[in-house]
Amino acid sequence: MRVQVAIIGAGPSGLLLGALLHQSGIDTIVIEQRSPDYVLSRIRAGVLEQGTVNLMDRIGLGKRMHAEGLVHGGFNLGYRNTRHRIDINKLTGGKNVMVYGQTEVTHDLMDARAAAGAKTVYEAENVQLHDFDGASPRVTYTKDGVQHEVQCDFIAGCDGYHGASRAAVPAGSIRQHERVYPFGWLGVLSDTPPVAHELIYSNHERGFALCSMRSKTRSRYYIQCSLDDKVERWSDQAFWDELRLRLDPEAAESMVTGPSIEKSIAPLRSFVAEPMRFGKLFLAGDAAHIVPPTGAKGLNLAASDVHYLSHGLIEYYQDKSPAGINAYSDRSLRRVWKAVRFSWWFTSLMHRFPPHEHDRGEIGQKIQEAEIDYLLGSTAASTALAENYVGLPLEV
Ligand code: FAS
Ligand code: PHB
Repeated sequence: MRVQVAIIGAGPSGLLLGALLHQSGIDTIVIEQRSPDYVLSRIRAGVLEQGTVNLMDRIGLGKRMHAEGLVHGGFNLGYRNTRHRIDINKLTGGKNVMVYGQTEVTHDLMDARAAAGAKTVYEAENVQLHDFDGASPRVTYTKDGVQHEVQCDFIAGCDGYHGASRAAVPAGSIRQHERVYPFGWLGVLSDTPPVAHELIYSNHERGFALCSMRSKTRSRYYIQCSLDDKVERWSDQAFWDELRLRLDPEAAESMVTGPSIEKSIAPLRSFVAEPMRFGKLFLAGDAAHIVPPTGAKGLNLAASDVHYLSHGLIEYYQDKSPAGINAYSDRSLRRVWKAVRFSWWFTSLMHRFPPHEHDRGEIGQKIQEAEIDYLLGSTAASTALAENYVGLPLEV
């Protein structure tokens, strides 16, 4: 088989890229190692920047998102048992975020790709990349015991942090930067009404907590946990009791609890691979970078990578110009590093660090408290928070 672009991974990056290229008549195949149900079972992001909303609109997938998504003009910081609202709409001159789960985004993208009759292979095994630094890039995989080969002009590695794409790049050709945080997030999804109509990020002496949502009847909650914590140690009741202890009295009092329909622990790391292009292979999304979910940037960075990569590939095929694909890595990394900085800053501001943690110690905790005090009293500091939270402007 031959296509113009072979896309590895059917997460948001791969499916969004496939939709944008298909819309411009570029022939693609998406090759995914898991089943559609498995991909959809992973509970991940919840907040979309305007740029991500715009991409969904551009490919004609805005209908359900606008009907079911929740537009938020602010969020709350919980600190010293008090809730402080960050009015992102006012501070950014009218910008908002959209609360619409990654699961729904992925579902819409999967349905659209199937309806368009575009090629997608699920449960592909032993996916391998070949000759992407030469003249004849190709991808091989096994499906139902049969070996397949896809010849292509380009390969888009959209297969996440543990995927085959970045791993296929020779060690000498790639630089990798990483910071692992000394805690994780224990997340619970429940069919209970959210505790507040906007998100609450809580800095508490017992640890960070986040009250988010998927709809007006489905909530998503997180509490900071230790790196060696295990989901099995947390009954639903233990989770609800701990979460309440980390929230302001009004939230703790009004919280509606119920059985968890998903419960998992996610590690937190900052990671960036440079560059994001290797000959005919482009990395996009989590395959190239990971941010701690505190700033709600992971999914949105995947969308901005895809915005730049699709723009470059469409320009290559339609205008016969390599300018866009040649600029892709630098253009994406400029935005990636700003999001990495913001996610690191917000994570450092809102979590409790072990006293021995690198430069933290007791003075680190005092500096964190001083920064929150300053932030909550400064329009300039709150504006900086707000404009990073809604998403920095996309070039092009
Ligand atoms: P993904 O990892 O979503 O998709 C990659 C796809 O490639 C997967 O379907 C995988 O099965 C497939 N794949 C992997 N290896 C393959 C191979 N060898 N061959 C073929 N296919 C292969 N972001 C937020 O903004 N907010 C959050 O709250 C948040 N929570 C998260 C919680 C967890 C546990 C994780 C892991 C991430 C979270 N993220 C969050 C970030 C997340 O939303 C990612 O940014 C987003 O999924 C990125 O999308 P993709 O780049 O498509 O990668
Ligand atoms: C979520 O709803 O899963 C979510 C929302 C905001 C974040 C992180 C996660 O910053």
